[in-house]
Amino acid sequence: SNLMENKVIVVMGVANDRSIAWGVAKSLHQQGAKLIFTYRKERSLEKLQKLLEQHQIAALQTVSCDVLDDVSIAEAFTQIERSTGAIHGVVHSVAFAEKDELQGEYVDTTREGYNLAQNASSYSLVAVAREAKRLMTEGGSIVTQTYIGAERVVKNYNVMGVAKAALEASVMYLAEDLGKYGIRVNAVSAGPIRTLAAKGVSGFNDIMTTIEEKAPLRRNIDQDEVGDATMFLLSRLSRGITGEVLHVDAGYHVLG
Ligand code: 0WD
Repeated sequence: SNLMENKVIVVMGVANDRSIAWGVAKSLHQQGAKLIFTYRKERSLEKLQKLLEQHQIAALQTVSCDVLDDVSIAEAFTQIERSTGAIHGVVHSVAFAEKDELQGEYVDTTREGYNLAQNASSYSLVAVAREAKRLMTEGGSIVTQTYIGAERVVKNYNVMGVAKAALEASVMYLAEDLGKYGIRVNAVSAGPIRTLAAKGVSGFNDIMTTIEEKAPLRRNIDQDEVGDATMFLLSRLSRGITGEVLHVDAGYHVLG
């Protein structure tokens, strides 16, 4: 239970107790990591502070960061650098698309909707990796969250599927760039989980039912399982792994 001892990890994307990032935070805490959280909305900060209290987790820092804004990202990591210094990991667990774009046909995606989804969900990893790299002076590990809609057509996932495809390609290119500094970059591809973000995807319940019927494990997965897999990718247990997409989806991805 001390796999992450003396490791400082920045967790981005806790909106509430259902967030995947919160599952990750719990796994990291169990293994002794020191945690820094970034949040976008004031409401998320309040929820985060309550969660930390309830679970008796003392965060090193909570820092505001809007991943649509380069200045906000740079300032967040500068604040972290000033108060904490070196970091060893980043959990990128943020994505955004307009609700209108997550229903109907992909062919109707607007230019604005496309750009927003790419910007918030894919480019954000590049911008974050660049800032995090400055603070990863002892090497590090960056883990993002993706979805099978990147690899094949998932009804209604539309523009987010294309953003996740770009995200997964970014994981490969970032892995190559940052490997020489001892920084690894990987993704977890989680099965569907009921969260705030998932509410935006129309027909989400049907997707969950399909997994229960068809996935090799005949069940859905939860935030804790994604948390443990993400923690593994942040820990030295995965030291030989970079540029990888690890499916935590009850095996659903093996089906044609
Ligand atoms: O089924 C699911 N829920 C799956 C989610 C399956 C597979 C992957 N994922 C991915 C999502 O696409 C996302 O990348 O996991 C990641 C986390 O999603 P989640 O845990 O399902 O969603 P949620 O709990 O809503 O957290 C998303 C966070 C929210 O935090 P805030 O503090 O803003 O309420 O991402 C945040 C979102 O608002 N976010 C941003 N954070 C900073 N800057 C931004 C932004 N511009 N946009 C969205």
